[in-house]
Amino acid sequence: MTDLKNKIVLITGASAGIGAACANVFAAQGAKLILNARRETRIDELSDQLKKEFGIEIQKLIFDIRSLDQVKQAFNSLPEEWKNVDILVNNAGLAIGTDKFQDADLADWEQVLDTNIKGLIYITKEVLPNMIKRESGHIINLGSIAGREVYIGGNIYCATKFAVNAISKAIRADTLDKKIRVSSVDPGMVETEFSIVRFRGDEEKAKNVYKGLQPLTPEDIADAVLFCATRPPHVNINEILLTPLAQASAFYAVREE
Ligand code: 8X3
Repeated sequence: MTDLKNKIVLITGASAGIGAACANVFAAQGAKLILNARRETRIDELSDQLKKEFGIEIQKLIFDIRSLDQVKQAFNSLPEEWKNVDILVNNAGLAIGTDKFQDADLADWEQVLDTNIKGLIYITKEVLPNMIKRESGHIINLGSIAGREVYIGGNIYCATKFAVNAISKAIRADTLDKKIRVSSVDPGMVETEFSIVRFRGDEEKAKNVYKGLQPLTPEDIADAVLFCATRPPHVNINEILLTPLAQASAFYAVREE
């Protein structure tokens, strides 16, 4: 088992959902956390809770991952020793809308592309050089079942998650001789703010996505992320695809009346 005590773990999009659940499980292992999000109040609250509960050290990094300047500036503002990130959890990501390709709004797509692909690349490019220097480190990307199957209305969101899948494989190949671990954790239906954001705040529509079935929870995903992170150093978990028991693929789910 890889011991996570005092390991430095940077989590993007840590203010809620899967990111916050990951923060909790790593904190419970005694890791030191760097928590990123745009929403400062949420990060303040989470950070206070984790410090109180687990007595760990935390750095808060408030920045918008879509901005290369902000990413660079925030990472550089870290105290030197905190720049040696042991585990990067690339969690920040979103979907907006389920419109068909011909109807969807370009501005929405730009936001999804900028967050899910460019943001992930920006922060990884900051963190990776120190991992390579130390020949040690683990990048855990949050992919999706949408990165394996394209469903109607998924279009560019699916494309970004296919890209995350390719990026995970690319980093794994390119850093093969540098002892860097790269894992992709790819969930199916998880109930978080994801669907509320996707349906632009329409909570009714968001609820309907999970109607009649028991979706995964953010804690289920954090558990899979922790599994990747705690394998012995010679083991790399390449991919985990997890769905609710009631979901077989992006196309098949069974719902109770
Ligand atoms: C989110 C899962 O099924 O909405 O990544 O594409 S799904």
